[in-house]
Amino acid sequence: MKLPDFDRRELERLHARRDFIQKAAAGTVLTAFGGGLYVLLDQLFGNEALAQTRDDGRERVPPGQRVISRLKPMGGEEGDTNPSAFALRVHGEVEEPFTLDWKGLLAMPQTTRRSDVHCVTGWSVLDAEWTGVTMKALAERARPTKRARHVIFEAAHGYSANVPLREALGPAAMLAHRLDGKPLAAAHGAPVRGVVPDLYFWKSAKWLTGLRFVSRDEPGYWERRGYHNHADPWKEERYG
Ligand SMILES: Nc1nc2c(c(=O)[nH]1)N[C@H]1C(S)=C(S)[C@@H](COP(=O)(O)O)O[C@H]1N2
Ligand SMILES: [Mo]
Repeated sequence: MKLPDFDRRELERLHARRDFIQKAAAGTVLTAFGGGLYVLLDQLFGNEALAQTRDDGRERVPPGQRVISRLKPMGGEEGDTNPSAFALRVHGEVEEPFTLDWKGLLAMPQTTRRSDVHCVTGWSVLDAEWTGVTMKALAERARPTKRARHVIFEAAHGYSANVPLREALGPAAMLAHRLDGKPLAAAHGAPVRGVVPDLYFWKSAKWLTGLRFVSRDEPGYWERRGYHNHADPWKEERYG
């Protein structure tokens, strides 16, 4: 099967870099790092995390991932980042469809929680601190029908990501408008993005415009382009 060219190149680059780091860490030529001191620091961070176990018993850092200290902006076609333009449609298989504007979003119970982010290209960020509204709170308001099985996260310019209901309503799943105490940056999906931390990060749609509950699964943007339909980092569900 054909992989998307951009991500394959990125993946190969990250692999090459990881090999290099492992060789360097094995013992020699620190001078070869030049400007790459932060790379070394990231590696030290990661090594500590490699020994940790999550509450659910899984290892903290999924296989094939390397820990870095902050999110990399991974691109995508930006939506309108102005909060006054924000309108989120909650629709599909729900008893009470509604549209949420910025004020409406802030009027809902606000949650701040730390979670780890795992990008399919090989980087992970630990303890990103997200503030926003939990998916559970939104679902309580919309009341998914008995037929609902998946949530399609809909975003600007037709981007979408499909997530099974179980994970979409999991304890860490939320709509975030702040990251690490600051309003979400444009590049990271301002004003509001989805956060589904226990699946690869492409499931966390930026510039969010809708949550559509569906009875039948519907592959999203990357899932239709060769990425795995489910995206569990611990099973390395990278490509379909
Ligand atoms: N709307 C939208 N959301 C998106 C994307 C996109 O292209 N458009 N890219 C996804 C991918 S592939 C990744 S890895 C993450 C990257 O998020 P970041 O740029 O905040 O690191 O966003 C995801 N959400
Ligand atoms: Mo990605």
